[in-house]
Amino acid sequence: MESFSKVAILRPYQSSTFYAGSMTTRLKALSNWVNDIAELTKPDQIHWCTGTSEEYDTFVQEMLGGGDLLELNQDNYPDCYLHRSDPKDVARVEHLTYVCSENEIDSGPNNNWMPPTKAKEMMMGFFSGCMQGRTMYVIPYCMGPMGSSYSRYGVEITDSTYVAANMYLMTRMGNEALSNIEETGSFIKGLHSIGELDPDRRYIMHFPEELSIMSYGSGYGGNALLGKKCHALRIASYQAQTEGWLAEHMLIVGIENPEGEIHYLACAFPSQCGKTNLAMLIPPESHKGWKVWTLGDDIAWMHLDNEGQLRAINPEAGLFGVVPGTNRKTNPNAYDAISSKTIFTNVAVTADNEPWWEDKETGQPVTDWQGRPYTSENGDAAHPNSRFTVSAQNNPGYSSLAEAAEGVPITALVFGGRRRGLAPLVYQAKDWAHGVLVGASVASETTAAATGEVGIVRRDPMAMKPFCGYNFADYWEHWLSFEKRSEKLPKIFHVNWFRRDKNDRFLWPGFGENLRVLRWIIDRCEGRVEADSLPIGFLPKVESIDVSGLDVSPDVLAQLLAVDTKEWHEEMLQIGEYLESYGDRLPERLKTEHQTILEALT
Ligand code: OXD
Ligand code: MN
Repeated sequence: MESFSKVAILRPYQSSTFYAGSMTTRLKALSNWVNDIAELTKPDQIHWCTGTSEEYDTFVQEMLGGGDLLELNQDNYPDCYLHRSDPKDVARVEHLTYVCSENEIDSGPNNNWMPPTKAKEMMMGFFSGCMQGRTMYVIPYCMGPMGSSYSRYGVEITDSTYVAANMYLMTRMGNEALSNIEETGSFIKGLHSIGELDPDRRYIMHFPEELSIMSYGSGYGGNALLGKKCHALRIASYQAQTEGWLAEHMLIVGIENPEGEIHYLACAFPSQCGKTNLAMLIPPESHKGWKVWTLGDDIAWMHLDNEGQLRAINPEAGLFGVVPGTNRKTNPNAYDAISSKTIFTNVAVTADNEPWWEDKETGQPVTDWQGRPYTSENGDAAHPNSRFTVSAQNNPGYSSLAEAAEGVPITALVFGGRRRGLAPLVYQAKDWAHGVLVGASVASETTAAATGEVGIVRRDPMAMKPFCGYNFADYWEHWLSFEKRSEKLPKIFHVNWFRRDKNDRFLWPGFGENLRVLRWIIDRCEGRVEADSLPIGFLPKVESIDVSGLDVSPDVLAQLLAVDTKEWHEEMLQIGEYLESYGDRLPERLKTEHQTILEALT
């Protein structure tokens, strides 16, 4: 983590004149905004976050004192703490998340919309006086390596110490970010209050044209750590469209072969499809000499450089990962990373006061995520969407290039979804425009990361359905526009780790073994391997996926790679219907791509 020299400035709130006179920043636009918000929300005091580790410690002490954090076993889990959220505040709330563009059509059928004036009026009503008796934290933060021209800045105002502490772990926050904000004069305004944690007074509002966010009534990461989904995806995707880059729901991973050649891939999967596991993959025993480097596990910002090479940075500095399922086998690096300096949210606890979650594979829960005595009839001990927050530096596989201002060159873009059938283990799009269609057609079975029914197949284009801050039709047009801007664009692929057999058993072992599929992807990009050309794309020849040492017979591999033309024809009809729901704005080019494939499948 960057080191910050200045100390925290704690200023008691007295009156508006106090704010007008007290310069906590030389940037007028920022001090005016902070003063206006203090006037509106009436906090007891204001704390400008400096980003020092001492400051983080004071946040922790404060929360321990107030019961917002509980200390876990410090011998085995040093600096690890547990936060139990309100039981009704455990996930993102897509039905309460709005993109308030001036014109409804600009937010698109993919978003909830409210006129900005109406949304602001309602939110101002909620925020009025809501910080009385609380501290208002002003958090200047940088998304991306400090000082990189690809990075962007924001300031979050919040009344939650938990949010301030999480922002310390998840972003580069504090004095250095503030200096750069003062230098550039531009920042995203994010206003947050946990309010009363009342689901009926909970909204996450985005104003893309004004580059601002208002979030009220939830303390959950995706709703409250505004640097993440709200800024780095919804607002940034809009900014990216106007500025000619891409803000995507993608992990970034570096694959190093035994010869020392590294390829970087950016991969988009809907929530809880194993993004964190793929980003932190450990090569299996069979792959001696291979190394995998994590750059990011959730978000990628990608720009074309002067040579037309797509380069990616991870705007985040920490991991906010799903805990259940994490163990020494599935994700050893994450398992290690979360054994110190971690905030756990909504996990269970053992008799030794250690954190516990489903599939941890050691220990037994005695207290569930709500603090109740645990018995097996209670169902889940840890909440299925329980989370860890940890600095990315804790990950033993963290790439030093994650801090590089120029980012990393991307060889391949990979889309994926959770599909029981239909989608083969891997296939390659024929060209960029086809790849955009492949991305736009991503569908996945729903999970617990968002409230709502679990296990339903829903369309989740580019895994951005909950995160695109403008009309998807315009977003696809923006993606398509890259074709003319570079001849060196990455190749585009689709993977499905989740295909099952007739008995509902997974056909592919997944986890570390996914490296075998990534190898095929890289070989394709390097022109080292032939493929079969089918209407849906290029498919591996069965002998091209190395399954040596795996319990995957040629017959199983054939099932994994099978493409059922009838099923795909049906799928293409459904994709067509979905795309048509975007009406006139749907790019002609996407329609043509779709039509060509549909006809080839007939
Ligand atoms: C996340 C999500 O939390 O995608 O990353 O829901
Ligand atoms: Mn995500």
